[in-house]
Amino acid sequence: MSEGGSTFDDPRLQPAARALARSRRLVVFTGAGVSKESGIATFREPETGLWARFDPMKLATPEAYRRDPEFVWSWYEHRFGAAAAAEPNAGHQAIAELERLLPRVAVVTQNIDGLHQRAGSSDVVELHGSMHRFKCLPGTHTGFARADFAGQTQKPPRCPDCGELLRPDVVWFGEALPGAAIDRAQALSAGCDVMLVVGTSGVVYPAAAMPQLAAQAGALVIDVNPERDALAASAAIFLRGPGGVVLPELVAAVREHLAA
Ligand code: BV8
Repeated sequence: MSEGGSTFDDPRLQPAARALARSRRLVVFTGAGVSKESGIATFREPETGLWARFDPMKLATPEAYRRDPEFVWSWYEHRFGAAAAAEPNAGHQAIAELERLLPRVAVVTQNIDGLHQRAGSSDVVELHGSMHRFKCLPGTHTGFARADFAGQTQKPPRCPDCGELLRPDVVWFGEALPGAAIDRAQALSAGCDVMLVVGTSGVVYPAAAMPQLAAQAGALVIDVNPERDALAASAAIFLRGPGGVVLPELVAAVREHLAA
Protein backbone atom coordinates (compact mmCIF):
# COMPACT_ATOMS: atom_id res chain seq x y z
CA MET A 1 0.00 0.00 0.00
CA SER A 2 1.66 3.30 -1.03
CA GLU A 3 1.54 6.44 1.14
CA GLY A 4 -1.46 7.75 -0.82
CA GLY A 5 -3.47 4.81 0.46
CA SER A 6 -3.89 3.55 -3.14
CA THR A 7 -2.91 -0.05 -3.76
CA PHE A 8 -1.68 0.67 -7.27
CA ASP A 9 1.02 3.29 -7.38
CA ASP A 10 2.21 3.69 -10.96
CA PRO A 11 3.26 7.05 -12.46
CA ARG A 12 1.56 6.02 -15.73
CA LEU A 13 -1.84 5.94 -14.05
CA GLN A 14 -2.38 9.72 -14.32
CA PRO A 15 -1.55 10.02 -18.04
CA ALA A 16 -3.85 7.05 -18.68
CA ALA A 17 -6.64 8.62 -16.61
CA ARG A 18 -6.19 11.96 -18.42
CA ALA A 19 -6.50 10.26 -21.82
CA LEU A 20 -9.61 8.39 -20.71
CA ALA A 21 -11.19 11.55 -19.25
CA ARG A 22 -10.70 13.29 -22.61
CA SER A 23 -11.91 10.35 -24.72
CA ARG A 24 -14.96 10.88 -26.94
CA ARG A 25 -15.16 7.32 -28.35
CA LEU A 26 -13.71 4.75 -25.94
CA VAL A 27 -13.50 1.02 -26.68
CA VAL A 28 -12.71 -1.39 -23.83
CA PHE A 29 -11.28 -4.63 -25.23
CA THR A 30 -11.21 -7.55 -22.76
CA GLY A 31 -10.08 -11.15 -22.41
CA ALA A 32 -10.26 -13.90 -19.82
CA GLY A 33 -8.04 -12.00 -17.37
CA VAL A 34 -10.79 -9.48 -16.57
CA SER A 35 -12.88 -12.37 -15.15
CA LYS A 36 -10.01 -14.00 -13.24
CA GLU A 37 -10.88 -12.15 -10.03
CA SER A 38 -14.44 -13.41 -10.37
CA GLY A 39 -13.01 -16.90 -9.94
CA ILE A 40 -13.16 -17.91 -13.62
CA ALA A 41 -10.03 -19.65 -14.91
CA THR A 42 -8.19 -18.05 -17.81
CA PHE A 43 -7.08 -20.13 -20.79
CA ARG A 44 -3.35 -19.68 -20.29
CA GLU A 45 -3.10 -20.41 -16.61
CA PRO A 46 -3.79 -24.14 -16.19
CA GLU A 47 -6.84 -25.01 -14.15
CA THR A 48 -6.52 -27.02 -10.97
CA GLY A 49 -8.09 -30.42 -10.46
CA LEU A 50 -9.82 -32.51 -13.10
CA TRP A 51 -9.37 -30.12 -15.99
CA ALA A 52 -5.70 -29.23 -15.39
CA ARG A 53 -4.46 -31.78 -17.91
CA PHE A 54 -6.78 -30.76 -20.75
CA ASP A 55 -5.84 -28.00 -23.20
CA PRO A 56 -8.78 -25.64 -23.85
CA MET A 57 -7.40 -25.05 -27.31
CA LYS A 58 -8.02 -28.71 -28.04
CA LEU A 59 -11.48 -28.86 -26.45
CA ALA A 60 -13.00 -25.67 -27.93
CA THR A 61 -13.17 -27.09 -31.46
CA PRO A 62 -15.93 -28.62 -33.65
CA GLU A 63 -13.74 -31.69 -34.16
CA ALA A 64 -13.45 -32.30 -30.39
CA TYR A 65 -17.22 -31.96 -30.03
CA ARG A 66 -17.98 -34.37 -32.87
CA ARG A 67 -15.36 -36.82 -31.58
CA ASP A 68 -16.60 -36.84 -27.98
CA PRO A 69 -19.68 -34.65 -27.43
CA GLU A 70 -20.29 -35.99 -23.91
CA PHE A 71 -16.77 -35.06 -22.77
CA VAL A 72 -16.67 -31.61 -24.35
CA TRP A 73 -20.19 -30.90 -23.08
CA SER A 74 -19.08 -31.82 -19.54
CA TRP A 75 -16.12 -29.41 -19.88
CA TYR A 76 -18.54 -26.64 -20.78
CA GLU A 77 -20.88 -27.63 -17.94
CA HIS A 78 -17.89 -27.28 -15.60
CA ARG A 79 -17.13 -23.81 -17.01
CA PHE A 80 -20.82 -22.80 -17.01
CA GLY A 81 -21.02 -23.83 -13.37
CA ALA A 82 -18.03 -21.67 -12.48
CA ALA A 83 -19.47 -18.73 -14.42
CA ALA A 84 -22.98 -19.12 -12.95
CA ALA A 85 -21.45 -18.93 -9.46
CA ALA A 86 -19.29 -15.94 -10.40
CA GLU A 87 -20.12 -12.32 -9.72
CA PRO A 88 -18.78 -9.37 -11.72
CA ASN A 89 -15.61 -8.14 -9.96
CA ALA A 90 -14.41 -4.60 -9.28
CA GLY A 91 -12.80 -4.54 -12.72
CA HIS A 92 -16.09 -5.25 -14.54
CA GLN A 93 -17.81 -2.66 -12.34
CA ALA A 94 -15.16 -0.02 -13.05
CA ILE A 95 -15.60 -0.62 -16.79
CA ALA A 96 -19.38 -0.22 -16.39
CA GLU A 97 -18.80 3.04 -14.47
CA LEU A 98 -16.75 4.46 -17.36
CA GLU A 99 -19.95 4.27 -19.42
CA ARG A 100 -21.61 6.60 -16.90
CA LEU A 101 -18.67 9.02 -16.86
CA LEU A 102 -17.75 9.29 -20.55
CA PRO A 103 -19.69 10.26 -23.70
CA ARG A 104 -19.33 6.96 -25.56
CA VAL A 105 -18.07 3.59 -24.28
CA ALA A 106 -18.35 0.23 -26.05
CA VAL A 107 -17.01 -3.06 -24.70
CA VAL A 108 -15.58 -5.62 -27.14
CA THR A 109 -14.99 -8.87 -25.29
CA GLN A 110 -13.55 -12.29 -26.11
CA ASN A 111 -15.26 -13.68 -23.02
CA ILE A 112 -18.43 -15.77 -23.11
CA ASP A 113 -19.37 -15.39 -19.42
CA GLY A 114 -21.71 -12.39 -19.70
CA LEU A 115 -20.15 -10.65 -16.66
CA HIS A 116 -19.76 -7.27 -18.38
CA GLN A 117 -23.52 -7.13 -18.96
CA ARG A 118 -24.23 -8.23 -15.39
CA ALA A 119 -21.94 -5.42 -14.14
CA GLY A 120 -24.03 -2.89 -16.06
CA SER A 121 -22.16 -2.36 -19.35
CA SER A 122 -24.92 -1.79 -21.89
CA ASP A 123 -23.01 -1.92 -25.19
CA VAL A 124 -21.08 -5.21 -25.30
CA VAL A 125 -19.87 -6.92 -28.48
CA GLU A 126 -19.35 -10.64 -27.78
CA LEU A 127 -16.75 -11.64 -30.39
CA HIS A 128 -16.76 -15.30 -29.38
CA GLY A 129 -20.44 -15.79 -28.51
CA SER A 130 -22.00 -16.57 -25.18
CA MET A 131 -22.19 -19.57 -22.85
CA HIS A 132 -25.77 -18.51 -22.11
CA ARG A 133 -26.98 -19.21 -25.66
CA PHE A 134 -27.21 -22.56 -27.45
CA LYS A 135 -27.82 -23.79 -31.01
CA CYS A 136 -28.05 -27.16 -32.73
CA LEU A 137 -24.85 -28.64 -34.18
CA PRO A 138 -25.92 -28.00 -37.82
CA GLY A 139 -26.58 -24.38 -36.76
CA THR A 140 -30.12 -24.45 -38.20
CA HIS A 141 -31.88 -23.60 -34.94
CA THR A 142 -30.38 -20.97 -32.65
CA GLY A 143 -31.24 -18.74 -29.72
CA PHE A 144 -31.95 -21.45 -27.14
CA ALA A 145 -31.53 -20.68 -23.43
CA ARG A 146 -30.66 -23.28 -20.80
CA ALA A 147 -34.34 -23.37 -19.75
CA ASP A 148 -35.28 -24.67 -23.23
CA PHE A 149 -33.65 -28.03 -22.53
CA ALA A 150 -33.88 -28.12 -18.73
CA GLY A 151 -36.26 -31.10 -18.84
CA GLN A 152 -33.84 -33.27 -20.80
CA THR A 153 -31.69 -35.75 -18.87
CA GLN A 154 -29.44 -36.78 -21.77
CA LYS A 155 -26.06 -35.01 -22.08
CA PRO A 156 -25.51 -33.26 -24.43
CA PRO A 157 -29.17 -32.30 -24.81
CA ARG A 158 -30.91 -32.42 -28.18
CA CYS A 159 -32.33 -29.53 -30.21
CA PRO A 160 -36.03 -29.03 -29.34
CA ASP A 161 -36.74 -28.33 -33.02
CA CYS A 162 -34.72 -30.92 -34.97
CA GLY A 163 -33.39 -33.42 -32.43
CA GLU A 164 -29.74 -32.82 -33.40
CA LEU A 165 -27.10 -32.36 -30.67
CA LEU A 166 -27.17 -28.94 -29.01
CA ARG A 167 -23.90 -26.99 -28.56
CA PRO A 168 -22.97 -23.74 -26.85
CA ASP A 169 -23.36 -20.75 -29.18
CA VAL A 170 -19.68 -19.90 -28.87
CA VAL A 171 -17.00 -19.59 -31.56
CA TRP A 172 -14.70 -22.61 -31.61
CA PHE A 173 -11.14 -22.63 -32.98
CA GLY A 174 -11.28 -22.89 -36.75
CA GLU A 175 -14.78 -21.33 -36.84
CA ALA A 176 -15.57 -17.91 -38.25
CA LEU A 177 -16.64 -15.20 -35.82
CA PRO A 178 -20.23 -13.95 -36.15
CA GLY A 179 -20.20 -11.47 -39.06
CA ALA A 180 -22.11 -8.73 -37.25
CA ALA A 181 -19.85 -8.97 -34.20
CA ILE A 182 -16.53 -8.86 -36.06
CA ASP A 183 -17.76 -6.09 -38.37
CA ARG A 184 -18.88 -3.91 -35.45
CA ALA A 185 -15.71 -4.67 -33.44
CA GLN A 186 -13.51 -3.68 -36.37
CA ALA A 187 -15.49 -0.48 -36.98
CA LEU A 188 -15.39 0.46 -33.29
CA SER A 189 -11.64 -0.29 -33.05
CA ALA A 190 -10.82 1.72 -36.20
CA GLY A 191 -13.01 4.59 -35.01
CA CYS A 192 -12.10 4.94 -31.35
CA ASP A 193 -9.81 7.62 -29.93
CA VAL A 194 -8.79 5.55 -26.89
CA MET A 195 -8.76 1.77 -26.40
CA LEU A 196 -8.46 0.28 -22.91
CA VAL A 197 -7.23 -3.34 -23.19
CA VAL A 198 -7.72 -5.52 -20.12
CA GLY A 199 -6.75 -9.11 -19.36
CA THR A 200 -5.80 -10.60 -22.68
CA SER A 201 -2.71 -12.47 -23.83
CA GLY A 202 -3.44 -11.16 -27.32
CA VAL A 203 -2.66 -14.38 -29.18
CA VAL A 204 -6.05 -15.42 -30.58
CA TYR A 205 -7.00 -13.92 -33.93
CA PRO A 206 -8.87 -12.17 -35.45
CA ALA A 207 -9.87 -10.77 -32.00
CA ALA A 208 -6.30 -9.84 -31.08
CA ALA A 209 -6.10 -7.55 -34.13
CA MET A 210 -8.47 -5.02 -32.52
CA PRO A 211 -5.81 -3.13 -30.48
CA GLN A 212 -3.54 -3.03 -33.55
CA LEU A 213 -6.44 -1.61 -35.61
CA ALA A 214 -7.00 1.04 -32.96
CA ALA A 215 -3.31 1.99 -32.75
CA GLN A 216 -3.05 2.17 -36.58
CA ALA A 217 -6.06 4.51 -36.60
CA GLY A 218 -4.24 6.81 -34.18
CA ALA A 219 -6.01 5.79 -30.98
CA LEU A 220 -4.14 5.81 -27.69
CA VAL A 221 -3.99 2.20 -26.44
CA ILE A 222 -3.76 1.50 -22.70
CA ASP A 223 -2.99 -2.12 -21.69
CA VAL A 224 -3.81 -3.48 -18.22
CA ASN A 225 -2.30 -6.87 -17.36
CA PRO A 226 -0.21 -8.33 -14.49
CA GLU A 227 2.14 -9.71 -17.17
CA ARG A 228 3.53 -8.22 -20.35
CA ASP A 229 1.30 -9.62 -23.11
CA ALA A 230 1.59 -9.72 -26.88
CA LEU A 231 -0.33 -6.43 -27.18
CA ALA A 232 1.85 -4.44 -24.76
CA ALA A 233 4.09 -3.50 -27.69
CA SER A 234 1.26 -1.65 -29.46
CA ALA A 235 0.15 0.04 -26.24
CA ALA A 236 1.15 3.62 -25.52
CA ILE A 237 0.67 2.99 -21.79
CA PHE A 238 1.14 -0.37 -20.04
CA LEU A 239 -0.25 -0.60 -16.50
CA ARG A 240 1.11 -3.73 -14.83
CA GLY A 241 -1.41 -5.17 -12.39
CA PRO A 242 -4.66 -7.10 -12.02
CA GLY A 243 -7.78 -5.53 -13.48
CA GLY A 244 -9.64 -5.71 -10.19
CA VAL A 245 -6.98 -3.48 -8.59
CA VAL A 246 -5.90 -1.20 -11.44
CA LEU A 247 -9.29 -0.37 -12.96
CA PRO A 248 -10.97 1.04 -9.82
CA GLU A 249 -7.91 3.25 -9.24
CA LEU A 250 -7.94 4.30 -12.89
CA VAL A 251 -11.65 5.19 -12.82
CA ALA A 252 -11.22 7.12 -9.56
CA ALA A 253 -8.49 9.17 -11.26
CA VAL A 254 -10.75 9.69 -14.30
CA ARG A 255 -13.47 11.03 -11.97
CA GLU A 256 -10.93 13.47 -10.47
CA HIS A 257 -9.86 14.68 -13.93
CA LEU A 258 -13.49 15.20 -14.94
CA ALA A 259 -14.25 17.11 -11.74
CA ALA A 260 -11.18 19.38 -12.08
C1 BV8 B 1 -10.76 -18.29 -37.19
C2 BV8 B 1 -14.75 -19.11 -27.25
C3 BV8 B 1 -11.02 -18.68 -39.50
C4 BV8 B 1 -14.89 -20.55 -26.91
C5 BV8 B 1 -12.48 -18.81 -28.09
C6 BV8 B 1 -4.31 -22.90 -36.91
C7 BV8 B 1 -5.45 -23.67 -37.08
C8 BV8 B 1 -6.73 -23.14 -36.95
C9 BV8 B 1 -6.88 -21.81 -36.62
C10 BV8 B 1 -5.74 -21.06 -36.44
C11 BV8 B 1 -4.46 -21.58 -36.58
N1 BV8 B 1 -3.57 -20.57 -36.33
C12 BV8 B 1 -4.24 -19.46 -36.03
C13 BV8 B 1 -5.53 -19.74 -36.11
C14 BV8 B 1 -6.59 -18.85 -35.86
C15 BV8 B 1 -7.11 -19.14 -34.47
C16 BV8 B 1 -6.08 -18.63 -33.48
O1 BV8 B 1 -5.93 -17.43 -33.36
N2 BV8 B 1 -5.39 -19.56 -32.80
C17 BV8 B 1 -4.37 -19.15 -31.85
C18 BV8 B 1 -4.31 -20.18 -30.72
C19 BV8 B 1 -3.03 -19.04 -32.57
N3 BV8 B 1 -8.34 -18.43 -34.40
C20 BV8 B 1 -9.48 -19.05 -34.70
O2 BV8 B 1 -9.59 -20.22 -34.93
C21 BV8 B 1 -10.68 -18.13 -34.81
N4 BV8 B 1 -11.37 -18.40 -36.01
O3 BV8 B 1 -9.62 -17.93 -37.34
O4 BV8 B 1 -11.56 -18.72 -38.20
C22 BV8 B 1 -12.15 -18.86 -40.39
C23 BV8 B 1 -12.55 -17.78 -41.19
C24 BV8 B 1 -13.60 -17.98 -42.06
C25 BV8 B 1 -14.27 -19.21 -42.10
C26 BV8 B 1 -13.88 -20.26 -41.27
C27 BV8 B 1 -12.81 -20.09 -40.41
C28 BV8 B 1 -11.64 -18.41 -33.67
C29 BV8 B 1 -10.97 -18.13 -32.36
C30 BV8 B 1 -12.02 -18.13 -31.25
C31 BV8 B 1 -11.88 -19.37 -30.40
N5 BV8 B 1 -12.80 -19.30 -29.26
N6 BV8 B 1 -13.36 -18.69 -27.09
C32 BV8 B 1 -14.73 -20.81 -25.43
O5 BV8 B 1 -14.53 -19.86 -24.67
O6 BV8 B 1 -14.84 -21.98 -25.07
S1 BV8 B 1 -10.90 -18.27 -27.88
C33 BV8 B 1 -10.57 -18.09 -26.24
O7 BV8 B 1 -9.18 -18.12 -26.10
C34 BV8 B 1 -10.97 -16.77 -25.66
O8 BV8 B 1 -12.19 -16.31 -26.13
C35 BV8 B 1 -9.84 -15.85 -26.02
O9 BV8 B 1 -10.01 -15.31 -27.29
C36 BV8 B 1 -8.68 -16.81 -26.03
C37 BV8 B 1 -7.93 -16.75 -24.73
O10 BV8 B 1 -7.29 -15.52 -24.74
P1 BV8 B 1 -7.43 -14.52 -23.50
O11 BV8 B 1 -8.86 -14.14 -23.34
O12 BV8 B 1 -6.45 -13.48 -23.74
O13 BV8 B 1 -7.07 -15.39 -22.24
P2 BV8 B 1 -5.64 -15.97 -21.87
O14 BV8 B 1 -5.85 -17.01 -20.85
O15 BV8 B 1 -4.90 -16.31 -23.14
O16 BV8 B 1 -4.87 -14.73 -21.22
C38 BV8 B 1 -5.35 -14.19 -20.03
C39 BV8 B 1 -4.55 -12.92 -19.80
O17 BV8 B 1 -5.06 -12.31 -18.62
C40 BV8 B 1 -3.07 -13.16 -19.58
O18 BV8 B 1 -2.32 -12.24 -20.35
C41 BV8 B 1 -2.89 -12.91 -18.09
O19 BV8 B 1 -1.61 -12.34 -17.81
C42 BV8 B 1 -3.96 -11.92 -17.83
N7 BV8 B 1 -4.45 -11.88 -16.44
C43 BV8 B 1 -4.36 -12.85 -15.49
N8 BV8 B 1 -4.95 -12.41 -14.35
C44 BV8 B 1 -5.42 -11.15 -14.60
C45 BV8 B 1 -5.11 -10.82 -15.93
N9 BV8 B 1 -5.44 -9.64 -16.48
C46 BV8 B 1 -6.09 -8.75 -15.70
N10 BV8 B 1 -6.44 -9.01 -14.42
C47 BV8 B 1 -6.12 -10.19 -13.84
N11 BV8 B 1 -6.45 -10.43 -12.57
